[in-house]
Order: sequence, then C-alpha cells, then structure tokens
Amino acid sequence: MSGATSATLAARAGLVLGRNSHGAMVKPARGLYPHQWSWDTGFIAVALARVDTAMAEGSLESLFRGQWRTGMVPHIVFDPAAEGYFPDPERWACALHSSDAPSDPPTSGICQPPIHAVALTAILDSAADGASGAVDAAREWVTGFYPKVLAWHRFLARERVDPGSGLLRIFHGWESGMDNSPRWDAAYAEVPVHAALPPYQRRDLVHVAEPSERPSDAEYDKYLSLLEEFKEVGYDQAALVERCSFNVGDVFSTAIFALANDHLAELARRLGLPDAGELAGYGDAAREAVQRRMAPDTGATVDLDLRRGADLAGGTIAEFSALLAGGLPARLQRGLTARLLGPEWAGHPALRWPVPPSTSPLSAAFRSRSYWRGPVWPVMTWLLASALDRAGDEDAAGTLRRATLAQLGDRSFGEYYEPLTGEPLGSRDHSWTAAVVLDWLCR
Ligand code: 9WN
Repeated sequence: MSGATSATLAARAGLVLGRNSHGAMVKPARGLYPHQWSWDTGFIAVALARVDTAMAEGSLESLFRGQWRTGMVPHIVFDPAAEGYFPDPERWACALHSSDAPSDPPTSGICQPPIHAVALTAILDSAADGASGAVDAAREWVTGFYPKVLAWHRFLARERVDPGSGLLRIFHGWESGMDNSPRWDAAYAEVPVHAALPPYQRRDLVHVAEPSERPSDAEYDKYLSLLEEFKEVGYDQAALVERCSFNVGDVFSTAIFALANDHLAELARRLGLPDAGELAGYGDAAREAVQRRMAPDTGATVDLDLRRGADLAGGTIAEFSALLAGGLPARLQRGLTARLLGPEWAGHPALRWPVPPSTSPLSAAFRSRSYWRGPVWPVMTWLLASALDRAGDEDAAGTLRRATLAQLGDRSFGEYYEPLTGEPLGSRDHSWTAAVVLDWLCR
C-alpha cells in the first residue's frame, strides 16, 4: 500500500470515529448501534490513543460511568437521547431489579470481554512518543482511572471465574461478543423460550438490508428469554450460576482476561501501584485455564458447557484463544500459527483475502454471510495479529495486517465482510473496523 493510499485510509478511519461520536461516547455505528458498547470502546480507545489522547480517555470515562457497584462494566451504556435499538433500557430495567445498577446512565445487565486494560497501556505508550509533558499527564490520568479497571477485573475474578475449569463464565452469547457463533448452538438449544416472554419488535433489521446477515428471530426469542431470567433473580450473579439456563465457560473471553491482566499488572508495576501480584495471578490462572482446553494434537481450544459438563463446538475463531492468552511453548505457538494461516483458516483457497473468517470454511456450520457464522471481522484479525506480534512473530502478524489493509483499501469500514467475495456486510462505517485501521497505520 503506497504512502498516499495509507494516508487516505487513515484519514477516512479518523472521520468515521469522529462521525460516530456523540459527546465523549464513541458509538459502534450511527444507525444500528446508537449507544456505547463495552469491548468496542476498548478497541476504539487503543486506536484513539495514537491520535487523540483526550478522546481516548473521554471514551473510557464515558463507558465506566455505567460501571455497576459490583465492578461490572455493562456491555451497553445507553445514550438516553438515542432511539432505535432493542432491547432498550426499559427492557433491561436494571436499576429497577438491582440496587447495584446505576440509573444514570442506564445500562444493560451483562458484560463483554474485558479488553480495556490494553487501552490504558496504549494511552501510556503513545504519550511516551509525544510532546514532553504528555507523559506526566497520561501517567496522572491512568493512575486516576486504574482503580475502576481494577474493580472490573476483581468483579470477574470474584463472580465469573468458574472454580472447576478456571474459565470465565458467561450467561448470554452477547457476553462473548460473538452473539450467534456456532460455539453457542448446543447451549442455546437448551435455553427455553420464556413462558411469559413479553412481545417485542426487533430494531436491528431496519438497518440491515438482508435479514439473513443478522441472527434469526428464533435466536432473538432466546436472547430475550435470558433477559427475563436475569430480571427474575435481580441480576444476582450467584443466583445465575444456580439457575441461568445458559452457563458456559468461554475460552476466548478467558484469553482476553489473561491478556488484560498482564497489561494491568504491568501498568501497576510501571506506575508503582499496588496489586501487581494479584493481577498477575489472575492472568496466569486464566492462561492456564485456556491451555487446559487445548486439543493435544492441534492446540485448538473449545468452550465448556458448565451446566452439562460437555465440550461445545470447535471450528470457530475461538480455537485460537491460546494464541491470545500468550505464554505458549515455541512448538505449540508455531503449530497454532501455522493452523491459523493454513488451508483450514486464513489460507483456505476459496477465500477472497487471506484473513481468518469467524468460522472455518471447512466447518459444517460455516455460513458466509451470516453474522458470526462465517464472515470476517477485522477486529478479530487485529487481536490475533497483535498476539502474534507480542510473541515476536512479526512475519505472521504482518501477513494478516497487510491482507486486512488491502481488503479495506477503498471499501467502506464494514462491521464484517463476506469471506468468499470480500464485500462489506452489516453496518457500514463501523467504528472498531476504522479503529484497527487507524492503529495499524499510525504505529
Ligand atoms: C449485541 C457492537 C456489538 C459488538 C458485538 C456484536 C454486536 C450486539 C448486537 O454488536 O452485538 O451486543 O445487537 O448484535 O456481536 O460483538 O460489541 O458493535
């Protein structure tokens, strides 16, 4: 990619993030997602740290305004002025059912993978490359913000680590960030549609031309039935462990927890803050839990259904969780990287661009246009490329980065992409797709 093309692409990405902002909130997309999402904000803040520290800090502050008294960072912080998304604050009714939830801003009652500590590192590192004085300001900001992220990690360690497997448990596919991935099909098969499910109208289909690119109505019935289960127990985590009909150990979220704890422990050391040992302990335990879920022959990880003690489906991008968690012996690292770039994944000959789709084209569950069942999500490629970089494999990381940038070249920043044709799908001008471009091009 020429310097001029890169500059144009970076400028377009910056414009998308600016246009998707409302005050300090950077929203995923203007039509389909008019509120603030948790893990999107983490990725977005990493990129913003490279170009506008105040905006990066402001977006994290805005998200954490919705933090619950328990420390949980909710998966959505609602913009009360925005309409057009369902389930809305009234349907979640968090503050009505739980005294731990804030009422202003209104939030959802579940969480998403805890990527945020990575953004704190980016803020500190980017400041070190900038003007003198910037470092002191960034250190001061990160030091002030750190207790909130610490409380978030402690919530997960206390309430969400399954003592048997060591995996982070989730109570809804939305908590994984990969809503309708085949990973969750077997677990959702056991979720009953709630006997008194209040009627509802989906709003997402208004914004997406082709309904088959989104989860189905039957899937939505289950997504909303789980909300009724949550409200029945007042969003109480211990009660959900006992009663929730969806209760799975998520290898991918566990890997992100390992990564985020590594970052937060390192920040604590750099800033001379306490708790580095505690955080490193959470990180090591999460990494070991992920590694215990690796298939001995391939290194591929699978999720665990905690209600039934059964393995869940493989063949999805979550197979590479051990790469994200890091710390693999060299032989396993090489094998898993070869698998990622090989014919079962990014190297499959039918793919338009050599980047990993959300489900392997060889899997019986692969659907090229259906949300998390096949399309390519550039933000996932960014996560895996960053993991390869951290492990010192610049060649493999560069391969994924170049292919993604070439794919995005002169196209819109799609929410996801059809892997066989390369066309953008879902919402257009999506923030986290713009964010990964900005991060790569501004390094
Ligand atoms: C439900 C915002 C979010 C992402 C998720 C993605 C999608 C929401 C939806 O959009 O989920 O949380 O309505 O489909 O699956 O990963 O955070 O971009």
